Amino acid sequence: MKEHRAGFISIVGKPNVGKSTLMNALVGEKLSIITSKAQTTRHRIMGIVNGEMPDYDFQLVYSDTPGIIKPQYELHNAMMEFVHGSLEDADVVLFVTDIYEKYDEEDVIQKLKHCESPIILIINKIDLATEEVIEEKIQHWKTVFDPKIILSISALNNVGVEDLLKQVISFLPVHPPYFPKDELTDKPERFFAAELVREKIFTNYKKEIPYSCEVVITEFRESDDIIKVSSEIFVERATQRAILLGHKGERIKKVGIEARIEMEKFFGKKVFLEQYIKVEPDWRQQKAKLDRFGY
Ligand SMILES: Nc1nc2c(ncn2[C@@H]2O[C@H](COP(=O)(O)OP(=O)(O)O)[C@@H](O)[C@H]2O)c(=O)[nH]1
Ligand SMILES: [Mg+2]
Repeated sequence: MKEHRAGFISIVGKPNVGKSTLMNALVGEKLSIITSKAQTTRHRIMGIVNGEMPDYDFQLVYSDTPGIIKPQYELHNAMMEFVHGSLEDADVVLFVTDIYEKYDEEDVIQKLKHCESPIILIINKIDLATEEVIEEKIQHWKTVFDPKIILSISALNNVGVEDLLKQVISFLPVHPPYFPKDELTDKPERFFAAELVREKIFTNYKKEIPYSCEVVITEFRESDDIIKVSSEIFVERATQRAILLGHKGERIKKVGIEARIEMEKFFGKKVFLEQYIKVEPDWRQQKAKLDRFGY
């Protein structure tokens, strides 16, 4: 019998360094939403990859996680719990940094101090840097952190991702698969439907709105030729509801169209999307409401 190896690979780092982009590159699917804004990812999202080597079969279970921040809201505490959980399970940790690093990774380093798994430090976005800047970052990380391996990559352009994959596989312990071989993720389809609506809210509105929104899918009904999706968008105040709607509902309509197109790509089927906006005062601060939203 051929040997099987499997492991959990945790992708952690500060907001906006490219963790979700890297996860999608490694998995080869758009599982995690990506925007130019910090704190887009709010959950631990698993992406599963199965493969074969000459001597063994393997399963990689990646976890994309929220960027590490100092919590300001109850929501942030819940987000940091997802990071801690993924570090506890990790067989390998991918500590993602980018070439804009301002040397203020102390929060992340503190969290990784107690981590006993091998850590691969990744310097991302090298497409935006010169050789000198990259070399400087490598030297910096050798002095302050001394990780097992340092790799420089461009997750966006798929540069260095193949090398990273080889390194990750080399650390896998012998273990049976954790998930059935045809599963791509641990999250249900409605989770991704909600994330795609959230992504379009992030890209269509300025500062405060995206952070004040949560999306809940109340119906996800698939038939032969179409999926019917009903979504509720929760905001914290009535004024935000008005901004979200826009003049004659034009702005939310645009969000709906863009989200539907993304869903059709993701699910490979026609989608009918309904959206309702509701006000849920201070949901980011209240444990009971966060519970209801799955945090
Ligand atoms: N130029 C460049 N941009 C990148 C790269 N990787 C990610 N980005 C961009 O950085 C921003 C944040 O990416 P995201 O994956 O959401 O970061 P996260 O917050 O760490 O999950 C997005 O605008 C990405 O397109 C890269 O290798 N090169
Ligand atoms: Mg992310």
